[in-house]
Amino acid sequence: IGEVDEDYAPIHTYQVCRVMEQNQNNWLHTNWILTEGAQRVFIELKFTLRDCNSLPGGVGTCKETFNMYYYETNGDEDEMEDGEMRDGESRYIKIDTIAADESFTELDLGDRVMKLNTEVRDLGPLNRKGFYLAFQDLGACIALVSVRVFYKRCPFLVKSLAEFPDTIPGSEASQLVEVVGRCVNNSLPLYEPPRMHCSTEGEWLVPIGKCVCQPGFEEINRSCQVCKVGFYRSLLESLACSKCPPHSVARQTGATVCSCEDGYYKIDSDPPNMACTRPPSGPRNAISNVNETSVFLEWSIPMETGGRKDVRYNILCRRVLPDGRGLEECGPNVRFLPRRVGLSNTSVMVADLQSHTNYSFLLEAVNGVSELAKDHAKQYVSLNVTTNQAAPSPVSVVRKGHTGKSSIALSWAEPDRPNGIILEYEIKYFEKEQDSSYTIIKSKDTEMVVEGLKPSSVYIFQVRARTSAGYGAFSRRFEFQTSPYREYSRRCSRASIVAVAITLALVLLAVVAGFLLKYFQECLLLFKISLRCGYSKAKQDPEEEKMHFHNGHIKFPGVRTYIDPLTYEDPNQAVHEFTQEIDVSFISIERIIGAGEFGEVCSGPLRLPGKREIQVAIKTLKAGYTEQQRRDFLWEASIMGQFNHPNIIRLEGVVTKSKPVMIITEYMENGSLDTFLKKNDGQFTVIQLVGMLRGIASGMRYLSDMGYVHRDLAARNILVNSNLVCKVSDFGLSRVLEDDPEAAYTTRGGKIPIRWTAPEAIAYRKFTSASDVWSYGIVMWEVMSYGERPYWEMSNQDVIKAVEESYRLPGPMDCPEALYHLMMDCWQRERSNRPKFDEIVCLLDKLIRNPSSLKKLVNSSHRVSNLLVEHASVEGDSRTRSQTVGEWLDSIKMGRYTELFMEGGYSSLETVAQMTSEDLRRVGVNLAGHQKKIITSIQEMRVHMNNTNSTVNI
Ligand code: ACK
Repeated sequence: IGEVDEDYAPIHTYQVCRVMEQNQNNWLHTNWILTEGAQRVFIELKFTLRDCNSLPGGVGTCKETFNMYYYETNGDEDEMEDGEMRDGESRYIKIDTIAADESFTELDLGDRVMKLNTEVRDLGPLNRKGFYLAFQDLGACIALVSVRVFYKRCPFLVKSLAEFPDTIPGSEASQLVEVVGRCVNNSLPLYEPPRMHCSTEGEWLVPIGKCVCQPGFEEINRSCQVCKVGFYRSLLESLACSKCPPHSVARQTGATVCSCEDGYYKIDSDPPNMACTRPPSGPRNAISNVNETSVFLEWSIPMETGGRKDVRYNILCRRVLPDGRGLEECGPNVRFLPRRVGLSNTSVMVADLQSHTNYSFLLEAVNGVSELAKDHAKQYVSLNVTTNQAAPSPVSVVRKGHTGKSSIALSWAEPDRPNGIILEYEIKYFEKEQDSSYTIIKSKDTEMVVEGLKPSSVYIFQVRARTSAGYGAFSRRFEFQTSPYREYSRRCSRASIVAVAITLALVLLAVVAGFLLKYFQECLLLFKISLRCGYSKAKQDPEEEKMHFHNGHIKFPGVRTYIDPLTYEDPNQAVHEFTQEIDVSFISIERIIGAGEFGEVCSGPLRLPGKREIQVAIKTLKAGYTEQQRRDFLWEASIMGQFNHPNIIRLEGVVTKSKPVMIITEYMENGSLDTFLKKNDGQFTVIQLVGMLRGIASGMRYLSDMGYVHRDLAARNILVNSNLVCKVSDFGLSRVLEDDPEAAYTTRGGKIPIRWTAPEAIAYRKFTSASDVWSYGIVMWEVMSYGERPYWEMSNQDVIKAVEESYRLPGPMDCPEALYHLMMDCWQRERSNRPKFDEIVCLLDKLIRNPSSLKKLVNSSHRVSNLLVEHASVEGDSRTRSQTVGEWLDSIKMGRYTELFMEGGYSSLETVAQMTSEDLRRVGVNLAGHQKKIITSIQEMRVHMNNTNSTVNI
């Protein structure tokens, strides 16, 4: 029906209004509606419906609802006739009975108010291509204004660089349809394919995953654009193209990595944004420190690390074969601590080298790209090192052979590293758990029978070897048991036992008496060296010696103590004892290297039979010498010959059987330390200088342990070899008095090198290891100032006076504060306050291990190079802080008066310094002895205060 709505606009409606008639069943159906794949469709109806109550006459059949049906089919059955339709009613499925929210009445019609109802129903799941809708009227008055059939869909979408197609939702109301997106051009799924979910309402929900631009591209405006030349993008995770890192290039667009410039490299593990790098240059400032058969190598990091942090060091160790036969790899027996290759620290300890052997070490720095840089010329640093004499390594196994009731046969193998010719073995044994009392026997063989043991007893055995370098360590303890008594011995007649016992006792008595007699004779002869009586006795018996020890009262042979050649009546005997005679034909003198007190000092090769050739220094005794001069000359050799330490000049031997008489020592390529430092002013790192000082201190520690006081320790008496190893030289008594040009006569007539000597040694010849420590402090000063003359041109008298008045040398330029503090400690007036050499070595080792402790330098702005400083003014020294009154009283053992002093108002040393005896009494010090003690100390304090009021300008 064509009509007009309330606004008079034309509309078409389907109407039915057969409310007056009974049994209405009127159908209206649509055309075939294609679903287009939709599984759920929505039907929106707009209609008006007449209020039955408003109909006149109360029509009984009037209805206010109608029904809606559908019928699914794959084909177009549009041609269905009405009759067919009716027949097919049963095929229709009811969707709902539709009622009106609002119905209209006569009145509304009159007012032209259109009470339009809108109802929406949904339908699904639909499985066929299309369907019909039908409306059934059972006697209502309806006008169907519109029927809108539609379905919802999720529209095409680009999200997170993924395209999601236009998608029809599922059939169930709450169903979500998962859709996998397609990555846009030049993009890739990140981790997992991107997904979205299409809801029945046509909305995209729950996005999962995403796409990102593939390497070489970057995201700009929801698409992937190629990286420009010079830029790269390597990772999916990074967003934009980045500029190539240093030393790399991208010559084309779309680069995923940048390639390294020539000579630069990258390893797989380097991150893409890391610059290309190259191998490092060689290590620098390599130094070596030889300790017997170990070498400590140390170096600085390369100048050029190649741009990497993974610099590692490799060591190539080669043994120099004798007679120029070339080099041989060190082999697996040499130990490298912590390892040989891949060292991350700039030092290594090489142990278990052969003694007295030349080695050549090549140090190489590598980094992560060294392997790739085959063309890159490797830069090595080479170090040539000669090992020293070393004691043999311990015997590793001791075996038991035939065992009797009072004897055990032992055998053992030579130590793994004999480090020389084994002269003899020492077998130490004692009954188990009785180790305070033990016996030592000697053997030249690697086997022996130990006799005189108790039957059925467990004994502990230890063996050690001796070479010319001394004793090695004892082997570990081996426990062996003697056999039990045999039956027949118990059955021996009482008479025979008594006879044997008496005979044995007599023999024993004779032996003991003889032994004691001889022992005392020697002791008397050598009374000055009473401690060594036992030692000398031991040397009597060349084959097997047996020595008994109880609670360590008799010293071990082999524990070395310096023996003053003065103790020998005949000095030639000391020379004979402590030095080796060399046949002059083994020596060639090639050059004169200097002048000594007794004649020229020369150098040349020494070729001992069966040994490799070595360079030696040859001190000669000039012709026309007196017997006294000869003795004095050889004196030094008999001292030097007793020492064996890497930092003490090594004596090779003497020539006394032909003329000229010579002393042969190892050759030190760089000569004496003072000249060497002056020649190389400013050339060394602090660590190198400390390394030299450490060597000297270590040599001095050895000397003081041996009981030897040097008396003339000074840089001029230190020699330096090609590896910068410093060795103490110039031994001998006469030299201190005569030879040293620095030595001056003191008031007592002795000649002393004043500038290097401790005050107590100058004042009353108290030469001790502590006075050597004072000299060591001066050597430290010489080293740190590259050979400057201590106290410059001050006269010896001024030096003595200034030192006496507590003035000391100032810190050398650029000297680490820690070293200056050590020097100042060495120059403590009170010799017991000076450090010991082992403390000095320990401190220097600590400083070397922790080079940052050397960074703080002596405050150079306050430093005046020729101005002495007050000893008490070293910054940071705890000893230098001013004393309190209490501490002062404690120091003179008068601490009990502290409280009285405080109560009397004497709380500072300044006020105390003004006190008189009267004041003391007033304070409460009544004992005359105590008054005297305190007054004396106050007087000293006043003198000190006057002395330390200013510095001395020289
Ligand atoms: O400073 P120099 O070169 O080192 O000059 C003196 C000179 O001889 C007189 O003593 C040098 N000299 C002494 N002993 C040795 C040695 N073992 N090796 C090298 N040079 C030495 C010293």
